[in-house]
Order: sequence, then structure tokens, then C-alpha cells
Amino acid sequence: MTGKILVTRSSMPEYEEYCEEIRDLWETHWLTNMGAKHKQFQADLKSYLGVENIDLLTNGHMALELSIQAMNLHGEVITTPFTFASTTHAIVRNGLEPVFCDIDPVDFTMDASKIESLITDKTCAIVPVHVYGNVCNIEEIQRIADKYSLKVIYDAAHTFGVKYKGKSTADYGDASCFSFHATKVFNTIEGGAVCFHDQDFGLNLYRLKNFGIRGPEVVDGVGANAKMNEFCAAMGICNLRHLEAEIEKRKLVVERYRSHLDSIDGLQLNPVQKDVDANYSYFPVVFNEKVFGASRNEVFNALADNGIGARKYFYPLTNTFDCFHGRYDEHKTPTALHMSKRVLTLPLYADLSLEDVDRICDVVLKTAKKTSVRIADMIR
Ligand code: T4K
Repeated sequence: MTGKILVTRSSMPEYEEYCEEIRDLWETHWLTNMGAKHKQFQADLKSYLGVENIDLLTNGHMALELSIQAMNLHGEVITTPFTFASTTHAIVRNGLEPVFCDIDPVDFTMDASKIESLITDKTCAIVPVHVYGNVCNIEEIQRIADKYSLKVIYDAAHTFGVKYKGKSTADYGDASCFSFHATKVFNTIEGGAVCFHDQDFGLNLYRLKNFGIRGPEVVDGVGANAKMNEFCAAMGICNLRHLEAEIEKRKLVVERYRSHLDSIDGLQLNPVQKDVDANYSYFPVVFNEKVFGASRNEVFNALADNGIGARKYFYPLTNTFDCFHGRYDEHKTPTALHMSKRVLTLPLYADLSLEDVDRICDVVLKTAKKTSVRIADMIR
């Protein structure tokens, strides 16, 4: 038995590799503000993702928030409540009104068949999330956006390394926003990026991440400071070299989980999506208490008792957050509500040993048994 297992663990290059990468910073003393590492990392990403345009930011949240700001939007934005706080906050912090769309019960992404009924004359954009690395219904979302002249800003925080029909997810929508946080499949410690097609949008975004400065004596935007620094860019350069190997290792971990849990009644696992090359970023399991014999919370507690840190991503729904008290009705997104009360993401990272996966699954499965015994005791 090994020690405590957390829900994830940051991927890191060899210490020497990173030191070598940052060595020249001690010669140049150039630490931030779009330096040489920033430029190199940007070029590396362009070629890895096969995109024309990409900008780097301090984190995934600023990628989203500033992308929305750079589009000069007003009114309502259709989005999902089954996500991390960042998605909804980026909309609200831009003075826009989120309108919550329910999710698909199989892949947890926005249910595209419900979008049109939410469109009003105030709707300006759609902000879908590729949750857990599952790709949204890209074609249908784009069809609706084209029909109603709406912008599409993807929260692609979970999909770095994912391909749809052979192309990176970065290529879809008006903007696609990645997170390179320490907990992601690919990290730059903290970091984010936006891929886009429109050059004017790109220029706006570039200025907004640098206080809205247009030139030495002109500031014509109310921007923020969201520039990626050289140490983070250097981490990105190193980690990108090992990304494919990391994804391969994650795949083995996921396959081991599936070998234990795939055929268990009452458990719903993440789908294997058609036309998608996955990045194996999360391992969500939805617990049907009656059929499986234990609830999500019972499994969560049992894992915690055994030193295993699973997480309730994404509970609570963002439309139930205290900061929005009374503003939204979570019953308008019943599938999201149902899923958020039953889902648990199990530990997943490249170096998680297969023996640890066995141990985690053992605890999960035994929880059901214990609970059934308890119910049997109660009946007796
Ligand atoms: N959109 C979506 C859909 C997102 O999921 C996120 C972020 C964003 C936007 C915004 O992107 P960023 O602005 O964050 O780039 C974590 C992450 O902080 C957050 O990035 C992520 N989503 C969210 C789903 O999870 P916490 O509060 O659960 O993280 P924390 O600190 O509890 O860490 C989880 C585990 O990760 C730890 O138990 C151990 C491991 N870990 C953590 C850190 C900080 C490491 O191994 N190394 C580390 O440095 O939010």
C-alpha cells in the first residue's frame, strides 16, 4: 500500500531540463512582458496545435475573461452551470447575464438541442465547456451561432491535447480558451492561452492583457495585467516535449480503471466519444445509489478514510453559488443538477500506479458492499 493519493499531481520535467531551459534568463534578466521564452513557447504551441493564432496569458480564467471583453459583448450569454467557477465568473465579471443551458446526460457538455429555446433578442454569445475533455457538439453549436449571429467562446480548459476529427479543439469557435494550471494534463505552473481566427480580436486581446496599452503614449482600453512570465513559458516549453508520453501514461491509468468499473451496475463512466482523440484529463464516475448500493458522498468519504482524495467536480453547480443567491433557478437545468449530486472524479495523473488504481477501485466497490450489508441489516 502506498501513501496518500490526491485527485491529481502536476506533471513536471526533469529538474535539470527545466534548469537548462531557464539558464539564459540569468544572462538576459528579461523575466516577463513577452520575452524570448514567451515567443518560443507561442511558436511551439502553434506548431503543436496546428493553429494560425494563439496568445498566452497568466491563467485560463484571464484567457476567458479577456476573450469575452475583447469581443465587446452586451446582453445575455448562453452557458453551462456544470463547470468550474471560472466560466460563469468570466461572464458575470464582464457585466453580462449568464443564461444556463442544461447538459447532455452522457458527456456532460451543453445540450445543444436546448440552446435555441434560450435565445432572445439580447443573446450575444454562447460559452460552452468541453467538460472533462469531452468535446461539445461543435457542429450544432456553430450552426446555431451562424443562424443567430452569435459569438462562440469555448472554455477549452480541459481539452489541451484533444483532437476532434483529426484537428485540435483549439481550431473551433471564435475563441478557444485553454488552462495550463498545475492540475491540468499540460501545465505551465499557472497559465492559459487563447486560439482565435480574427486578427482584430487578437489585437484587442493582446492589448487587454497588457493594461489596454496601444502604444508608448496611448492607452485606449481598460485592460488587466495577464501576461505569461518567462518562467511559466519555460515550464511550458519543457512540458510540451513530454505531453504525448504523459497522455499515453494517462490512457493506461484510465484503461485500468475501466477494467474494474466498466461493467458494474449503477456506475456511469465517461463516454468514449466518436471522432475524438482523448487526453484522459479526468475520470468522472456517476453513482446511481439505488443500483450500485452506495451514494457518491458515501464513496467520497470512504475514499477519504483511506487517504484517497477524490473530488466532486462539478458540485455545486455554478448557478447555485452563494454569490448568486436567488438569481438563478437550478431546476431549469435538471440534468446538470442530477449529475452534480452524483458525480465524483477519481484520482488521475500520469504517474498514478496501476496498483494504486486497483486499490482505489477496491475501496469504491467495497463501499457498495458495505452499504448493501447495512441496508440488509436494517431490513432484518
Ligand atoms: N474553466 C474550467 C472548466 C476549469 O476547470 C478551470 C480550472 C478554469 C476554467 C480556469 O483555469 P485556471 O484559471 O485555473 O487556469 C483546480 C484548479 O485550480 C483549477 O485550475 C481547475 N479548473 C479546477 C477544476 O481544479 P482546486 O481548487 O480543485 O485545486 P486544488 O488546489 O485543490 O488542487 C487539486 C489537486 O491537484 C491537489 O489535491 C493536488 C494537485 N496539485 C495541486 C496544485 C495546486 C498539484 O499536484 N500541484 C499543484 O501545484 O481547483
